[in-house]
Amino acid sequence: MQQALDAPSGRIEEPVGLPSISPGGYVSDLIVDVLRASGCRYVPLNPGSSFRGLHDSLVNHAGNRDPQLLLCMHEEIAVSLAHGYAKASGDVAVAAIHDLVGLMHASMAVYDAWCDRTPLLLLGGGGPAATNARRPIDWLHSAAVQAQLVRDYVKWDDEPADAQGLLDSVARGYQLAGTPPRGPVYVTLDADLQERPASGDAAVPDKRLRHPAAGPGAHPEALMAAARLLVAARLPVVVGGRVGLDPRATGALVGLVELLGAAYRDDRNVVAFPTDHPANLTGDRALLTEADAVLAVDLPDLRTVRGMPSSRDRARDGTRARPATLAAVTLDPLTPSSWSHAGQAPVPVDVPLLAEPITAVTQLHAAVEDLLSAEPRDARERRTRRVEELSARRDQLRARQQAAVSAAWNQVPIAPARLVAEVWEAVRDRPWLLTLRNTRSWPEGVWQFPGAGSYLGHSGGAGVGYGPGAAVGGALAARDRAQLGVAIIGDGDLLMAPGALWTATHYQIPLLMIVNNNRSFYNDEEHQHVVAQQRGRPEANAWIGMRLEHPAVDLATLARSFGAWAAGPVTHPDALAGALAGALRAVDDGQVALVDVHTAPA
Ligand SMILES: Cc1ncc(C[n+]2csc(CCOP(=O)(O)OP(=O)(O)O)c2C)c(N)n1
Repeated sequence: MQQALDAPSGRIEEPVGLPSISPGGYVSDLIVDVLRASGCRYVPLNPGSSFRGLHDSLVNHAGNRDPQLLLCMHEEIAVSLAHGYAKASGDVAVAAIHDLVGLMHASMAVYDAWCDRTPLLLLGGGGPAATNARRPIDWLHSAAVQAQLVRDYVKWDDEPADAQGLLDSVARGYQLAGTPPRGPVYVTLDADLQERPASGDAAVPDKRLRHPAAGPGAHPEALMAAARLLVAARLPVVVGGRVGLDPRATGALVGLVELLGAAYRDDRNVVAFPTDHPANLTGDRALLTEADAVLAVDLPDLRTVRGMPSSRDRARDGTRARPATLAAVTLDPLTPSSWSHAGQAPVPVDVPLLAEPITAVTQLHAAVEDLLSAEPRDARERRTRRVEELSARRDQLRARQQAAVSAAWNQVPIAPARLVAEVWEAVRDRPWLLTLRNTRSWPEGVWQFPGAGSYLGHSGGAGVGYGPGAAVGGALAARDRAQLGVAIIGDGDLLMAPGALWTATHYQIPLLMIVNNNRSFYNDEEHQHVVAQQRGRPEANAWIGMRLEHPAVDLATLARSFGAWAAGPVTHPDALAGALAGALRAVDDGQVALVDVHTAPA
């Protein structure tokens, strides 16, 4: 990636007639003061009277700057925008949500953020709890313990009953969302309380109440057990997971992998290691079946390394449980859910390390170094040979991966692999952030990632409709550091929330969005094939109730209707480079550009 350029600022909707300094006269003004003091830059929202006090304060007290209000077409977009922004920036992100109906719209996006361990401070308008303050609509839109709706998939929620309690809870929300294991929190802001004049004794809480603590390190005994396991292994493999969002992870993982002479692979939908590193065997399906020791670093689902799982995995690898001894670093046991089964498959772990993952990897490095200082010479030689073998194995893997892309190169409809290769060629020499990518059909080894922080991963909860908002949120954080947000999105995902494009065009958030448009909710076509096979029924019917054809949606026109530059549908592979070049000229001009590409289902 090239050096970042000067960051553009985007459109600000300037309020008029404000005094140069607006005194904080209302409780909601003080809430905005807490947000500002906490470094909050944006509040995505769809408007609602349950937070009209807060809305007024954002505009007329804070002048719509730091934080700036970002209008979204749907609460799911507002929350997924915050989700993408938080993952790209590393910061706690805020969204405001109207009571009950807005929260119901938002709830899938909240679940995605919870599964993805993403730090969000969700501010929900609420009540008023005081019945004499309720308008007729408030009886429809308020509930006792409003947060009940999302309580099972937020880290914490609160519904404060007085002004100071409200300010304290917003501060505490910041702290809890940002403290590992991170996650979304939800604070109900009573509408009546928001709108009250601030009494003299309500004050912005001490900043130390907002500060998150660093996550814990690993227990020394567990650390030693993991270090011994990895040093003694014939073929140790390190697998990186959610740490792929934190740029600090790459140095720590590379250091440990090189010290051990281990192999490395990314977990599904994650990038934490440089693609061109000789130990990076991501995409090598046999690796985990051959490993005798695996270190899993912050994986949301350990079945991906342990095996033994779904019929689909068995069909792919031909394996049941993989025999390797497993050490796993995670903080997940600290936040179990009694409702969702996410991450709760019973996977045996030999050496559990309850620790903040990057801290634990750094600690492991030191422990392994100690052990290796007493290593006999023949063991060192074995390790050197292994590094050479792994490097050769990686070269062969890359050659196979390249051959697979070449074989599909001229395919019509366009192969997703060609699409990815062309997008990579188009953006490789500029500062990019990949905000979304194909989940099922990503061709490994084509896109050259420098490591963690360059790709935002997927939704977490596998909720389709996450993509459009998250792509815009990621592109917003990218814009602010003078990178270009690049999204490769499914047509089904885009069509669940296309209004996100308007938020991007309106606020001048440059974004390159390429639609991998197979004109189907194709993932589920595959399921109908499986059922048809199991039942001996015609697979030819798998497309029914899945395909987005007759008419195919004109995505370029849809994008233009939101103010974006658009091209497509691109149907021939040789037309891709030209369409992408046009899109890049548009984004260089500060626009949102969408390229609709008709691809083969894969
Ligand atoms: C909210 C939601 N509804 C339905 C699903 C089931 N589902 C999983 S993937 C998928 C298809 C998504 O289509 P698209 O984004 O076009 O990707 P494709 O599978 O075609 O590559 C669906 C409907 C889901 N995961 N989430």
